[in-house]
Amino acid sequence: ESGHGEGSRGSLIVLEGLDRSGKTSQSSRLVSFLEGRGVPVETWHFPDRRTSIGGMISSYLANNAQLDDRAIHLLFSANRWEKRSLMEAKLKSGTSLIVDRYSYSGVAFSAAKGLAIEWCKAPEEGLIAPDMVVYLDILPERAAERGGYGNERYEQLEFQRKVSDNYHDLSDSTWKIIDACLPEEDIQTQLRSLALECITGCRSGKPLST
Ligand code: DGP
Ligand code: NA
Ligand code: NA
Repeated sequence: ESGHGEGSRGSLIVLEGLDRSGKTSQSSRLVSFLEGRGVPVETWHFPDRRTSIGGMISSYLANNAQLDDRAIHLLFSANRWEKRSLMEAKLKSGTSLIVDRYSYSGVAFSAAKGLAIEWCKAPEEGLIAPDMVVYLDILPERAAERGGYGNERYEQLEFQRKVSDNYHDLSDSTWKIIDACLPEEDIQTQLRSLALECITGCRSGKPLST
């Protein structure tokens, strides 16, 4: 029996990728699809700019505030930590979460400024481990062509090249890689089948890990 048994939990599915890789629109389409199938699911996004820490991050990204590289790194991490208990409660109650950016963004973006990878990883330790990481893979040059970047701090080709290298270093064989230059429909089709497979696996009793 899968789906509604006692103890069945939701899946933590993380989408990662460069700016303009299409994560946000793909994750909202995925959530509508899953809702239509009766799957309890929510879409989350980090940074969550609605909290007070998120407000500080938002001013930093808009270049309205200057912050030491390590200080902002810790704020991004704290923004994930402040949502940890809610995340755990949702998953335990059976709601799956599709999360647009998580710890890998934290490490890939901060390390692109020259901070050591191991230092960047440390504050992420103890957050809930994803059940699946999907990487929307796009060359930085191709991403830059997509209607141009906005005005936010990291939206520059040189910087995104470093982020891309870091993602490749961080990725392992468990990551699901989708070519972000495929037609949007094809990306969505792949994402849906990966998500359904993952959600079915978690419902059959795999415990939450940290
Ligand atoms: P988004 O809201 O997904 O567009 O993210 C805003 C920007 O912040 C984007 O360039 C990615 C970057 N970012 C997301 N999470 C982190 C993080 O944890 N640390 C750092 N340094 N940057 C991040
Ligand atoms: Na962005
Ligand atoms: Na890449």
